[in-house]
Formats: sequence, structure tokens, C-alpha cells
Amino acid sequence: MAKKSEIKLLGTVASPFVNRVQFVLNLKSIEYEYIEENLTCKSELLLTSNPVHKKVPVLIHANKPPICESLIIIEYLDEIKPDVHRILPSDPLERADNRFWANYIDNEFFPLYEEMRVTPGKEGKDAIKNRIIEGSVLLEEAFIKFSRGKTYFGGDDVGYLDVVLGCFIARTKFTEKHNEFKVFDEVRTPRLVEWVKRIWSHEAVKDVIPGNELLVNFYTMLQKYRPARAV
Ligand SMILES: N[C@@H](CCC(=O)N[C@@H](CS)C(=O)NCC(=O)O)C(=O)O
Repeated sequence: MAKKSEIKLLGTVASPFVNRVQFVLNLKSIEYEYIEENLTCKSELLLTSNPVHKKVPVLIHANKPPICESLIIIEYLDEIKPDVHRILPSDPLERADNRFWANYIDNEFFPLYEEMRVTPGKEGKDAIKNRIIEGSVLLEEAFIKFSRGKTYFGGDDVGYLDVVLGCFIARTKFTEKHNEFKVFDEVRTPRLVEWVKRIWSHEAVKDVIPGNELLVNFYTMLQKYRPARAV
């Protein structure tokens, strides 16, 4: 088990991938030292810790080799502290299914938000909106399957997919506001609408989710460094 500040987390406050790791550190009551990165001027520590992707989050545990990629980090935390708030199910088949959906969320669903931001014109944006809506229905079905009539993907309490999708709630609300549509709505995805409210107010999550001001700053930074594509 980690002692105080044996764990260092390199991150940036508006990153959902960093927030994801913070959720799990909170769920497991693991103390850590948080080191804020400036992604427009990356530190030597970040560049040497994650030389392949040069991205946050990076977790450094007791001066051992750094661990990169948020999903790998949260699974590592689950393995070093399995006795407190297990996030992955113990059944291998269920674990595989959880990983499948995490992969879908990270590599297919969430990237559509960024695609929406950089795509110019109403027609292009509408096509992406439709793909987000199709994805939301798949996620509602996944929620019904995993939650088995309970509150979270993980059942009675937050599990792996709650953490994986939960970290995108702030960005979801932001995307909804800026594009005037609902990603999750009462008719199409009623269970996820309820789930969003519960996750949003969960103790382990609420101090970590970035507020609107932070997101606006992050969005402005993105618009500057990765502007929308030309029409
Ligand atoms: N697949 C990575 C994604 C991490 C990621 O995209 N991090 C962003 C911040 S949200 C980053 O560090 N970007 C810096 C860059 O693209 O140069 C993970 O799950 O950790």
C-alpha cells in the first residue's frame, strides 16, 4: 500500500483522463502529490516520463518507472490496493466486457466531441451529432446490461465504467451547451440521465470535475493551438 505522497500524479485540471485517475485515487483513499503540467510548455519531467505520447496523466509510484495511459494507471491502482473499493469486477469475462466498453468510450465515443469542435459548418456538425446520439443509445444499453437494475455500471457503487465514462461528464455538458443538443436525454437514454446526476454528486468525483470556467479556458487554449478545420 502507498504511503503519503509516495504517489505523484502529473496532470492538468481540465483533462478528463487525469480526472479519471483522481476519481480512483479518491475512491481508494490514496494520498498523492498532484503536479500541474502546462501542456503548452511541457516539463522535462513529463517529457522524460512519457516519451512516447508526451501526455498526461502520468503516475509515478515511489520513484519507480512511470506509468502512462489513464486506463493502465487505474488498473494499476486497483491492483496495488485491491482491498479498498475494487473497481474492476472479479469475473474474467465481465472484466473483458468492461474493457471492451472502456475502449469504445475512449476511442470511438469521446473523440466525437473533439471531431465536432474541429468540423466546420452545420452539415458536418449535424452528421457528428447523429453519431454521438447513436453512441449514446449503445451506452444506455450497456448501462442496462452492467447495472442489472442498480444505480451504477458497477452495480451498487461506482465501478470501472462509471469512472471511465464519468470523467467525461463535464466535457459532455460543455459540448451540449456549445452545440445546442443533448447527448443524454430523458426519452432516448433515461437511465443515463439519472446516472449523470448521481455521478455528478458522488463524493469521490465532485471535487475533481472541472468547473465551467476551467473548461472555457481549456477550450480557448484548444481553439488557439488546434483550431477548427477550414470550410
Ligand atoms: N489515451 C490517453 C489520453 C491522454 C490525453 O489525451 N491527454 C491530453 C490531455 S486531455 C494531453 O496530455 N495532451 C497533450 C498533447 O496532446 O500534447 C490516456 O488515457 O491517458
